[in-house]
Amino acid sequence: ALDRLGTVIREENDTPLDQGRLRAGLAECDIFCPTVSDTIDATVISGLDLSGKLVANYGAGVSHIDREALRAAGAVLANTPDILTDATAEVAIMLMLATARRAGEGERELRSGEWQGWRPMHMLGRGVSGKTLGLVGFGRIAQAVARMAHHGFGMEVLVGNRSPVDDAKLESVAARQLPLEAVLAQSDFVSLHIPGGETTRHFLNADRLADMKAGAILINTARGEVVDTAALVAALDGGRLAGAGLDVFENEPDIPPALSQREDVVLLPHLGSATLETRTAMGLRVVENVSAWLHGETPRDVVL
Ligand code: 8YV
Repeated sequence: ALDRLGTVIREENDTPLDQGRLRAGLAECDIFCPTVSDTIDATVISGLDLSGKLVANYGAGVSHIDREALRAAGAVLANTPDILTDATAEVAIMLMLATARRAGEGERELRSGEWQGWRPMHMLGRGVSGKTLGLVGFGRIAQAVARMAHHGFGMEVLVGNRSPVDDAKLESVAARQLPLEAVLAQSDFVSLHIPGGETTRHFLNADRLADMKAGAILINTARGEVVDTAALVAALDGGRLAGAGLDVFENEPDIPPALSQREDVVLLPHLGSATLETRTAMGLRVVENVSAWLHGETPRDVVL
């Protein structure tokens, strides 16, 4: 569909583009379509005049892009929100179940041939139904997780959010908004739904991990940098947390052995939006944004 709109240069290479190629792409193209793997920081943007250009991100989160630098250079940024909400919420729920019920550990045991058959105390996990789920942030994905957790598993939902959340949104999932400390202290599961970037780097630090209920499980489908990984490992080692289900990491795709070698975590390779339906819809949404821009209209999903 993009080819009907103009000349398309495709980077067939699946690896993230390096700074030079990102810079050249931004400089030479009228419209640039990055993914989460393409870090467009101030160094990449510095000195470029991007006025009249569109950066049409394939994805909702834009923390890999320095928005201030892009704005200063004159470009408009668009993304693909909404359509990946349910897919990402499904992954949060999957991680919650998989971590609590030790699915990864169980599968590893079975595949390695070490399973000795049914035993009454074999690989006991923790139940999810009826437990308390704390959501940090209450954007679209968090609201979808709340809906699935409350209506599907009868969970009590607590919300920690910087600004007051609309009552109707809370009522639809029988949720309560509480101060973050209370959410962390009372929740059996804590799922993170705040944007990444410098302002939220290590938001979940050692102090906040220490505020969590003993034996709680952490879920992160947001961005890796919002969790201090070293502090998380320490909290798991110290027994404060019973486990963690992570779809995003601080230095993707490098996973520290301190995480990958432990049994009490479930680790996924950034699969939040990875369904055929969702990725197709995301692509079409990029096309929609690009097309609007080329027709002199404001794209539907302008971020800045
Ligand atoms: C996308 C994501 O796959 O949309 C996001 O913010 O993290 C993922 O679901 C990724 O952004 C693609 O660039």
